[in-house]
Parts: sequence; C-alpha cells; structure tokens
Amino acid sequence: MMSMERIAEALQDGNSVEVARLTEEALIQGISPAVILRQGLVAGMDVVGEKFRRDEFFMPEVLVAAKAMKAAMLVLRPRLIETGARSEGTVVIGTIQGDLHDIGKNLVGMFMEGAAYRVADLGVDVSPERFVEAVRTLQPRIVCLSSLLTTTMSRMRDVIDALSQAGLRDSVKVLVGGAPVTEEFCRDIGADGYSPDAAGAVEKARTLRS
Ligand code: B1M
Repeated sequence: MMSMERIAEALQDGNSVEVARLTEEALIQGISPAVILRQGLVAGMDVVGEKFRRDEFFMPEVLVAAKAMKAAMLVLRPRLIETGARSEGTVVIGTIQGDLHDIGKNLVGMFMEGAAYRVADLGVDVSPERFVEAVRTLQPRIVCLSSLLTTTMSRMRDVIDALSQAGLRDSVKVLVGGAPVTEEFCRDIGADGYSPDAAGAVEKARTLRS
C-alpha cells in the first residue's frame, strides 16, 4: 500500500506530474480520497507553509506546490463528488477581497458539491458587492466565506454588513472559515457558523436552516 508521505514529499517538491500520478495510483490501490487529501496533500501543504514561515521556502516554491496540489485535486475531484439529481440548494462561495488563496476554498466547494449542493464559486478577491449581487440573483441557502490572511479577514464582517444593508441578511446563512478564522471571530462578526475544515463546513451547513 502506498505511503501518503510519498504524495506529501512530491507535493513539497512541486512535482505536479508525480503528485497527480501518485494520487491516481493511490486511488487505484483503494485508498480513500479523504485519506489521500488529509494525510498526503494537506499534510504536504502544511510542511510547505511551515518552511515558508521559516524562510526555507520562498514564493516560487510555494507557487509550484500550490500548482501540484491543484493537479492532484483534478484527479480527486470526481471521487469526492457524488453525481446525482438531488440538490440540497445553492451555496455561494468565495475568498474575500484582498485575498488570493483559493485551495481551501476550492476544497470546501468540492465537499459541498459532494453533499449535493449546487455550488456557485465566485473565485478570489471577491468584493462585498459581488457577494450581495450573487445572493440577490442566485438566492442561495448558504454563503461560504474563506480567508487565509489575518490582514484581510475583517472583510468578512464587511460582507455581512453589506448583506444586512441590502436587506438580504435574513435570507441566507453565512459560514466562515480559513486558517486564521476562529469560532470566536465568527461570533464577533455575526456569522452563522464556523468550520475549521472542508468536511466540517458540510456538517455545519446541514445543521443550519435558512
Ligand atoms: Co500564502 N500565506 N501568501 N500563498 N500561503 C499563508 C496563508 C501563510 C499562513 C504562510 C505563512 O506565513 N506561514 C501567510 C498568512 C499569514 C497571516 O496572515 N497570518 C501567507 C502570506 C503572508 C501570503 C502573502 C502575503 C505572501 C507575500 O506576498 N509576502 C501572499 C498574499 C497574497 C494575497 O492573497 N493577497 C501569499 C500568497 C500565496 C500564494 C499565491 C503563493 C499561494 C496561494 C496559491 C493559491 O491559493 N492558489 C500561497 C499559499 C499556498 C500559502 C500556504 C503555504 C498554503 C495555503 C493552502 O492552500 N493550504 C499558507 C500556509 C499554510 O496554510 N500552511 C499560506 C492548504 C489548504 C487546504 O488549507 O486554505 O487553510 P486552507 O483551507 C482549509 C481550512 O482553512 C478550511 O478548509 C480547508 C481544508 O479543510 N477552510 C474553510 C478554508 N476556507 C474555508 C471556508 C469555509 C470553511 C472552511 O467556509 C465555511
């Protein structure tokens, strides 16, 4: 059985072709997509983040690792997502303004799709106005906000305020997440729920009814 460390190491090397190949091989060996994701890909990305923090890695290394993660996620995606006609409703998701990180946000989107939600992904660097417009036109049950930067995480509050000003706050539940986000921060800004990870976001969505 393939060790997940091989995937984590190939990811740290930024070897997209190898990471995608190993991911495919692990799936063929019957290793669950969730294990590959958590113990291989996310674990590898955590090491990249740690090395970046210690100045052992610089931006180019982080970028190639992120590219390798995306290549693996293309392979995992069909296995994480169940197809089916049933829909739990629409989820609008995006990374808040000023923030370009999208790997975690994409994972949350995939898990939501896997749980039979229709996902409208607004991308990264999304302004409060764009969130408001999407809620107005798509009438989602849930909005998921992602933030990876402490410098811009307060923009989550701006989205919630903008929804209130547009008279839409009561029509939708707002879930927040991302590395610097906490339960306490969630309560402070008046969001409806927080999840530390993508699978938890689905659980949280199920417990909320708008
Ligand atoms: Co940046 N970066 N980065 N980065 N980056 C971090 C976040 C950082 C912690 C690295 C570090 O210093 N150790 C640090 C932030 C420090 C802080 O604010 N406290 C940082 C910094 C400083 C920066 C720049 C400012 C660097 C610079 O320019 N000097 C810059 C900012 C650019 C910008 O956004 N304006 C920058 C740029 C980049 C890259 C472009 C190079 C690249 C992003 C590529 C991309 O996303 N397409 C990048 C990367 C890859 C990282 C690290 C290494 C990895 C992030 C990641 O993808 N993790 C990261 C260090 C780290 O986190 N270990 C770092 C894997 C992903 C699966 O986890 O996104 O946390 P995560 O998502 C999780 C949960 O958080 C949660 O579920 C996911 C999985 O279960 N979750 C949600 C996420 N969103 C959710 C939404 C929900 C629920 C759960 O809604 C309900």
